[in-house]
Amino acid sequence: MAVDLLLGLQWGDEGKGKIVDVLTSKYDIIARFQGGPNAGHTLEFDGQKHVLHTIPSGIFHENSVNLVGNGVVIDPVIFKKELDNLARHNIDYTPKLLISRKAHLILPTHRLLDAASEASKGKAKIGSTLKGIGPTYMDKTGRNGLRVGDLEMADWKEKYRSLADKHEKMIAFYEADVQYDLEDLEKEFWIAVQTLKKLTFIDSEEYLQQAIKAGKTILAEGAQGSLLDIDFGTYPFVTSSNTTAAGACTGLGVAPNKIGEAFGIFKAYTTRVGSGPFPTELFDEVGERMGKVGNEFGATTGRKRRCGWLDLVALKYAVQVNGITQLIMMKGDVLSGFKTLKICTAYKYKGETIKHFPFNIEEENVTPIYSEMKGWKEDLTRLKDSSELPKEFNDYVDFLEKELETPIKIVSVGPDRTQTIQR
Ligand code: 2SA
Ligand code: MG
Repeated sequence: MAVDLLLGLQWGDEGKGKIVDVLTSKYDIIARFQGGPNAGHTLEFDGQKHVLHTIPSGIFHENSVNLVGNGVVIDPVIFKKELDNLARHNIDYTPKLLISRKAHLILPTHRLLDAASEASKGKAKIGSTLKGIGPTYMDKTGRNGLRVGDLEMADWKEKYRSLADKHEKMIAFYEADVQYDLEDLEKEFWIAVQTLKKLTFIDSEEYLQQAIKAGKTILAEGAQGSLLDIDFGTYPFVTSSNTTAAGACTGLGVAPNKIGEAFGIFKAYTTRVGSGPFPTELFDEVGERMGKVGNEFGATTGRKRRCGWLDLVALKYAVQVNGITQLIMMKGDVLSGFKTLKICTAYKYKGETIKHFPFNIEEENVTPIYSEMKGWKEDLTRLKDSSELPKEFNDYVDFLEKELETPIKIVSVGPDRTQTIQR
């Protein structure tokens, strides 16, 4: 089938960037379909680390075309920084980077609105990355937004001005302490828009349609994770787009019957950055150790990620909502040396034992019920072949496969391209 999906199944940061990079050679086109610069996709190879935010993770490969789809929101200022960084690494991105005309633009005032909205929420804040994601999607669904294709129209600056003026009134309405110099922000914005305009804008749904007809293979690269999905995530502590499989159809304009494999990617434990419920979160030295060994810091904001045991109730829910056909388990190496590993297999929910993901997983409602397994001692980071994996590690993976009723075909044992084992 033409379009395969790569989706994060937890709260983001599962390691999608690395796996897209590993899989890229099999695909002609890598396409982002939702989110924007709130994403941070980290790739490591040849001893270097790269973080991408809006640009698809296939950009480092010679032959793949990289498409920013209509479902993505683009901040020209951050986009330019990403391009500058690619140029510094001598990557000639121009011929292999395409942008959908229907993608929405993040304006400087969207970022300010994000900050004002978060400040006004006080303790109830979402823990947004403050990249303007929420306000931009609000303008999209509110039918006010500015799109990439508008930049080709003569009147785009007027459209911009009227939207930015409206935003300024809204910022004042929040009465939050947000200081800014819009003229300064706009100076930077105009320059970045000029850079963006040098790239190729396309009607991407038509482009993909033709590519599918011509037999090309496409990988849709998800950002964030299923538990941050606007519909199925832990609302309201979610992002503003559909991060799940259906989002790839609306965010690219490809029909459901064109979707082939749905690769689901998860960490051997769980992390979350930002606010919101997290039933298996650890507040002890075990969680500290996961964070330290796993280097759990946000790739976009540098924030420390919260850590906890693997939550199979949540993971099963994500597998179902997405129709996952193959699983990829990341960061098994981080769990080396734990004597006992815990896996949450059910919740105690309002006095009952349940195995499905309920409406509300606030702490007072949910207590995780754990199964325990023996850990492994061996350092996995140097392993190259599945035959070398320790027995306890295989037991852990076999247990998950059985519970999730889905094969785990790849296990990753380190951040580098080469630290990837097929099972
Ligand atoms: P937003 O900025 O409005 O989308 O934030 C809403 C919630 O979604 C979470 N979110 C994320 N969670 C994990 N990783 C993300 N990307 C970056 C990364 C995050 C970073 O790859 O590390 O650097 O901090 C991401 N993007 C959004 C966010 O924490 C809010 O809970
Ligand atoms: Mg990330």
